[in-house]
Amino acid sequence: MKRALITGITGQDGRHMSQLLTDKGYQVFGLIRGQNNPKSQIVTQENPALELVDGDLRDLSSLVAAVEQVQPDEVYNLGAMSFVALSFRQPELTADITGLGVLRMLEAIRIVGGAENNPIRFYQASSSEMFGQVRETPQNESTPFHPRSPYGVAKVFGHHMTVNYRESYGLHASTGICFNHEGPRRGLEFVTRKITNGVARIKLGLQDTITLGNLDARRDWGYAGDFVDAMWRMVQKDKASDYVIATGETHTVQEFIERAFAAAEIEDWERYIVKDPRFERPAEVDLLLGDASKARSELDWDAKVSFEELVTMMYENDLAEESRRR
Ligand code: GDR
Repeated sequence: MKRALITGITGQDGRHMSQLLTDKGYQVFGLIRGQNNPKSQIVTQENPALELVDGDLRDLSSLVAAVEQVQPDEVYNLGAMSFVALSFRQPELTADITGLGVLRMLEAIRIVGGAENNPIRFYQASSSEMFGQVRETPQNESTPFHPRSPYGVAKVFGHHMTVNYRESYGLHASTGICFNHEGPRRGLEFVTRKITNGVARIKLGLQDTITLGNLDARRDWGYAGDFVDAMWRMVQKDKASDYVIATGETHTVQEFIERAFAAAEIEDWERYIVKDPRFERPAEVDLLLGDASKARSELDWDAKVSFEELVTMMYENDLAEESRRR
């Protein structure tokens, strides 16, 4: 039975990955931070086979202890301070968790090692935010980075550090340069879930408006369930590498709004949207569009869920959840 350690186990991707690996017959361990973390219960209820291990990406010794205890075949580093807007307000914390956290995990793996004939494999969640003010469109594995937020800068550090450990120590370390990926487990602070939850609440008469920032930004939005499958596939390859994971379609925030209101069969979406500069960022990433040709040819991977299906799935989930709560 293969053993996997996942950081960021309480986040969207951690929860998807925990399920995917359990379904594949792995013994799955999730790194959990803090004393009596309120999210522990949610993740163990969702996946009763999951085992939690104490640790914090800010504390190297806790990571060494976790890797020693779990003796993993594979480590998936999905933990981060992942909300771009917050990274402008807490840049140092973001650098510590999202940037240095990667280095600490790599060090823990290097120090503990793993069996000689079965070295630990590592996956780093790199991000399309690293492209920032894009140098070309679409973006692929060789597009230069130009991050536009403290979060993006921290991800660039983690990305280069992962490549560096691969080249310096021969670590089987891969990165997925993941474009936005969403779904019903997305946090309410991210624009997609904020919209689908808001539309569901408007439909049920629980809310009158949705307050948003920049509606012109374009993103390549995929489904998180598809993306964790790509992560797993790259870790199974004989040779570690870097892969762009994206759908190859880009849509504006406004198009996302229109689609969500259409799913709810509500007309005149403009009536329900309030613009507030508080939700705008000091620097914006205007256009993201990924070229996942390498993942398609080397990993036999493709995004299965379309943009329309994704928005509808998220809206319907929010409608059901909000109806239950009512
Ligand atoms: P992003 O996701 O920054 O792309 O990072 P987010 O959903 O926060 O923003 C997407 C775009 O929507 C615009 N926007 C708003 N965003 C939020 N959150 N709230 C609003 O009210 C709002 N109004 C407009 C933003 O300006 C932005 O242009 C996500 C995260 O998951 C990262 O961790 C990950 O690395 C990248 O995707 C790929």
